[in-house]
Amino acid sequence: MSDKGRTILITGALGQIGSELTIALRDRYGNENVIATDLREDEEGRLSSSGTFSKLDVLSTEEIDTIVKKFRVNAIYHLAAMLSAVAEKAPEKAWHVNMNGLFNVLEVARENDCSVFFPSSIGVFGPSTPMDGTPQVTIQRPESMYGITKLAGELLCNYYHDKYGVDTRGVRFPGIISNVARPGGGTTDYAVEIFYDALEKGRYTCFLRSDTYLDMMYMPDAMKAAIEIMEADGEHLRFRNAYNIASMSFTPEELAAEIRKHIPGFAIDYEVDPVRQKIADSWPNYMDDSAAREDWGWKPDYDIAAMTEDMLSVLRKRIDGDAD
Ligand code: NAD
Ligand code: AKB
Repeated sequence: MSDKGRTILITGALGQIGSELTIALRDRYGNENVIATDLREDEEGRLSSSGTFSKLDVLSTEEIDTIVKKFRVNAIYHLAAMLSAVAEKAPEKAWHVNMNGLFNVLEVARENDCSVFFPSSIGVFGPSTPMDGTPQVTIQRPESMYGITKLAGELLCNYYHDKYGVDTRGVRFPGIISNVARPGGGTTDYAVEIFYDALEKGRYTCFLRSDTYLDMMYMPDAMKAAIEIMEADGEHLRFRNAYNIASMSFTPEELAAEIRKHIPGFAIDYEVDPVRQKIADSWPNYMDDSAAREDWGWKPDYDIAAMTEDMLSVLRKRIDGDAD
C-alpha cells in the first residue's frame, strides 16, 4: 500500500496508546485520513478537535463495517481491549471483548481489503517461558485471561493472513510508559503511576515487589514501532502473529533509583497485590527482539535514563502549569 493512500481506522482510540498514536498518525497521514473511534464519548475533545471521532463498539461487526465503507478505510489499528488487571476481575467479559472484537475486525478487514495492526503483549508468555532473553519463538503458556486472549489473537491474525491473505501485522508491546492518558488497568501501570506520585507526593506505594523485572517501553518508541511495522515491506515479515520488541527492562527499585537522580528525597514502599504480582512473575524479565531488528529495522530511541528525564520534565511542566 502506498503511504499516500492510507486511510486509517483506530479502535479503542481514547485509551493510553490511542490518545497519542491517533495524533501521531494524523501528523503523518493527514487529519482527515485517520478516523478515531472508541466505545466511550470523547468528552474532553482530545481527538475530535483534530479530526473525525465516532463512537464504535468493536463487538458490532456492522458498526465497524459501516465506518470502514463510509471512509474507505484500508488500514485498521485495533487497539480496543481489556488489559491484564481488569481482565482478571472480569474474565468472561475480557474473553468476549478481546476475542470477538478482534474476530470482527479481521472479518471486516477480509471483506474490505484492509491491513490490520494488532497490539499483542508480553502477556502472551507464561511461567514455563524462558524469562531471560525470551526468544521470538518459544513456549507460550500464559495463565492470565488477558494473556490467553492475546495469544489466541496472535494465532487468529496468523490464520487470517495464511488463509485469506489479510495483511496482519503485530508487535508484543512491553509495559508502555506515557504521560497523556493514564493506563487502563494493567500489571505494568506502576511504572506510570510512580512518576505522577513522585512529583505530586514525593513518595509512591508500589503494588509489585521491589525486585520484579519487566520489559518496559516509552510511548514515542511504542508509536514508532506501530507505524514502522505497518509501513514495512510485507515480503520481509517472517512472523504474522506478532514480533517481540524491547527497549528497557527494570525493577521498581531500579526505577525508583533513577527517579532519585532527579528528586533526591523520593521514597518508595511496597504493598504487593498478589493478583498482579503473580501475573508479573509469569512475564519475561526481558525479551530478545532480534527478529524485529532483522526483518523491519526495529531500533528503540529511549533507555531508562532518557525516558525518566523526559517523563519528569513533561509532567513537571504540566503540574506547574495547572498550579498557575
Ligand atoms: P486502554 O485500556 O488504555 O484503552 C483501551 C480502550 O478500548 C479504552 O479507551 C476503552 O474505552 C476501549 N474499549 C473497550 N472496550 C471496547 C469496545 N467494546 N469497543 C470499542 N472500544 C472499546 O488500553 P491501551 O493501553 O491503550 O492498549 C491498547 C492496546 O494495546 C490493547 O490491545 C492492549 O492490550 C495493547 N497493549 C497495551 C500495553 C500497554 O502497556 N498500554 C502493552 C501491551 C499491549
Ligand atoms: C498490562 O499490564 O496488562 C499491559 C501489557 C503489558 O499488556 N500494560
